[in-house]
Amino acid sequence: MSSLLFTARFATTVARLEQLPAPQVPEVVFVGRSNAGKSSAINRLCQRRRLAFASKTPGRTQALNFFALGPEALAPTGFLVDAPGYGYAATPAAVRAGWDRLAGRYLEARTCLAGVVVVMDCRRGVTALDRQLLEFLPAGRAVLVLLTKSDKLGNAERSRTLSNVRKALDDVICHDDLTLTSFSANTGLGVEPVRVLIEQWIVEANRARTAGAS
Ligand SMILES: Nc1nc2c(ncn2[C@@H]2O[C@H](COP(=O)(O)OP(=O)(O)OP(=O)(O)O)[C@@H](O)[C@H]2O)c(=O)[nH]1
Ligand SMILES: [Mg+2]
Repeated sequence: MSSLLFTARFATTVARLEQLPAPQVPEVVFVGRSNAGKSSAINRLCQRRRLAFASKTPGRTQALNFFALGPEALAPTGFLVDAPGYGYAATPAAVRAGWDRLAGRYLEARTCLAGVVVVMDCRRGVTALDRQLLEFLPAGRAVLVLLTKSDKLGNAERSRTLSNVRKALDDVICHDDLTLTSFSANTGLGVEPVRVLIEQWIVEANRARTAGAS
């Protein structure tokens, strides 16, 4: 099957908010703990090996990396955004403050955000910082929680984890539009429905945008 995501190519790196491109087309951002698997998820979804830079060293991605979507000859119809991870234990306070200033403010204020993908390592579940992040997201945002690295669990453990996380999310967070799914960048588990959902977010946001403009 073809997907809009297969057209992804690197567009720009944003280290400070002032460098953000004008908010024109829909964006879908990937956030989550450092080392959770955000960059690997983007690569798998886009069927590219090294589009986003994945690494064993936590805290590798320190800026917002934008990947353009749509036919290459035309202006992009959307962007995927790889955000820096939070919660890396050895991160000095200054870097943490930098995360708030960049990724935090981006999440809070970006008007063209069509959806937020929250990536969690399935073996860790919902951490305190994940919870803070979900509570911080404005109500009404479309949210997709990926329980990634699910290849590390057996079938029974995977479904137990899924229902535990669902409960944990129900208890603390009230997002009307929240999808939760098991995922693996390594085996491709759960990848296709996630591609479809993200593409749908972008297509619908573009439809709303053009309807609003006419
Ligand atoms: N087994 C397994 N390993 C994975 C999976 N996804 C990512 N990893 C590994 O987890 C480590 C971190 O992956 P990244 O994609 O770099 O994580 P990240 O969230 O982008 O990390 P930061 O940019 O540092 O915040 C790498 O060693 C990956 O190979 C997965 O689905 N299964
Ligand atoms: Mg990364």
